[in-house]
Amino acid sequence: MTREPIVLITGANGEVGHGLIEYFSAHADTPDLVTLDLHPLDEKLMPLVKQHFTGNILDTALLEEIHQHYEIDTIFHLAALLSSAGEKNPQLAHDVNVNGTLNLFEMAVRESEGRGQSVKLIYPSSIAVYGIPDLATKKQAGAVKEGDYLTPTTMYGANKLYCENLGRYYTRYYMQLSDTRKIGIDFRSVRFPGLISAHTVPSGGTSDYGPEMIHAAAQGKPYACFVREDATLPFMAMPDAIHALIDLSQASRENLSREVYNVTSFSLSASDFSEIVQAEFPNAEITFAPSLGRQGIVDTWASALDDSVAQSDWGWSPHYDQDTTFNDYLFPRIRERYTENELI
Ligand code: AKB
Repeated sequence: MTREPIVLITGANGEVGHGLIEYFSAHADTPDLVTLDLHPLDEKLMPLVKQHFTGNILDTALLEEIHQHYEIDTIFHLAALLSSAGEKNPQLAHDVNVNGTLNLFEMAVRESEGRGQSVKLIYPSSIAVYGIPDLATKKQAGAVKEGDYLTPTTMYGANKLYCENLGRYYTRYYMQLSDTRKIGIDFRSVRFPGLISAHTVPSGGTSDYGPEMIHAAAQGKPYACFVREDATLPFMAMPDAIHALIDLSQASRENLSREVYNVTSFSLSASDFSEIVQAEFPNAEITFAPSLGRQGIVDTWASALDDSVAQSDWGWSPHYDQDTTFNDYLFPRIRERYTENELI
């Protein structure tokens, strides 16, 4: 049986998955896409993919079936339980985020052995890997580097940090005592800040208050923000998240001095966020009702990221800054989205 070369996207039905599928379908010369998600793929995306598998990354028989059918060139491994969802069910988060990722690493190793070359595994990590001890340190730390404060306080953050290390292991040291060392994986990861999409509202994350606030305002719904006014995080527009994953996947391996890179665009406090949203939607009703638990998580995450290594290694630079994220991307598209929905 000749296996056809494909790009595999796990967690394809999430916000980043949608963006990646749309990116690939808009670019010629890209391999066919095969997607995997717990849920059926959004109907409008189905024509854009070769095959969708509805199933679980913990199902090794399903992963083997995909491996048997297709020659997997690159995996974008997006499936994960995010930080707030993970705190509600830490054991499930560990299963999905760690054991599921390990299953994909093992599948990629089998694939790479068959092909005689490593398989690229592109992995979104997160600001959740940081665990800054207190607010004074967070303020004084400013933009944190990749090696700073790696003491995460959430199951999700611990899972992401561990899987970054596993990725480094599978890329550089896999079976290092074996004389017939197997071909490993070409693992590449970006640590994302909070992502904001004009098209989808995230769920299960702790940086979700930003996107929730703007989507609520655009629909004329009141919004009670679950963090304090001064809570500050780095954010990025969804198209930049897609461009970071694509650019890193296409970078020449010899230019990459590490496996894991910070990427960011702008940092904003929740009150600045609400002022910007309120200026665009003057009737927006935004209040602050901090939740102790979720505020506690945000307090340990960096308020800004130093992404200078990504800039110098693979030319990373966001296309959208704070002003263009809101005024050129979010506001026009969110208005369009909810006006269109009104007309349906
Ligand atoms: C979350 O809040 O869990 C995610 C993330 C920052 O990784 N959005």
